[in-house]
Amino acid sequence: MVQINMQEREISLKVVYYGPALSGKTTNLQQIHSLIEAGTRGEMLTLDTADDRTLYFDFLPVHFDIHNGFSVKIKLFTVPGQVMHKSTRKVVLSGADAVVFVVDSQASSTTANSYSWRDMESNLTANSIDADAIPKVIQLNKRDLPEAQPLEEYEAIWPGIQRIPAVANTGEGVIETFRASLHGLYGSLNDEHRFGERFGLDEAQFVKSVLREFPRSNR
Ligand SMILES: Nc1nc2c(ncn2[C@@H]2O[C@H](COP(=O)(O)OP(=O)(O)O)[C@@H](O)[C@H]2O)c(=O)[nH]1
Ligand SMILES: [Mg+2]
Repeated sequence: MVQINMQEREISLKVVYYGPALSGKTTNLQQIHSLIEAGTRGEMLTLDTADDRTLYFDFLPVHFDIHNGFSVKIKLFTVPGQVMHKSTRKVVLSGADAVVFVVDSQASSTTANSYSWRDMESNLTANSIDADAIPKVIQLNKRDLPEAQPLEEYEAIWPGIQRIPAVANTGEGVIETFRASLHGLYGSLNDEHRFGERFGLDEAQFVKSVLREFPRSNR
């Protein structure tokens, strides 16, 4: 839920990384955490079990000074991918302003990917979020693995939705994905809150001022 606090001069946004178990959602947040300036990021909260699986969610707050003394706080969340955690995923999705769907590109994960996509749509709807309208980015992760499906296959599955290839554990594609999500966020901020007019920032300036905080990413 976009929150604009004029007194604190802070805009608060929520982005949820969704997808099947072990697709690389936690890895994305860990990479963002490692690439960002220490003063910009908050503490990353991870609730993983011993077998590397997210138990509830991961949480990483990032905080950017943008313009005219205004700052943007983006709360990044992941969901637990296992089928049994559906109710937890619903709670984590509530109030989301954008979603990043992390696909495991391996052929053996095709069913899990599409199950998770439908689960995301139904959980968005259950939260009264318009599943068609919310900004969505698809990250095609694990491109390094031999079993990775050809990129073209995904056009038929998710036509018209931006898809970004990635190898999240090396950082490849992680910032690109985050950047694409920022573009989507700007679009809805502008539509719903006349962001450009109120804050005097166009889309390119908004994205640039946030990504300034990633000097270590060389991107
Ligand atoms: N080979 C490969 N492994 C990855 C990639 N991204 C993540 N992983 C590994 O996949 C496993 C699951 O990742 P994790 O981020 O915990 O998945 P989550 O369940 O979606 O949070 C971990 O061992 C990661 O190191 C990738 O692009 N390629
Ligand atoms: Mg996880």
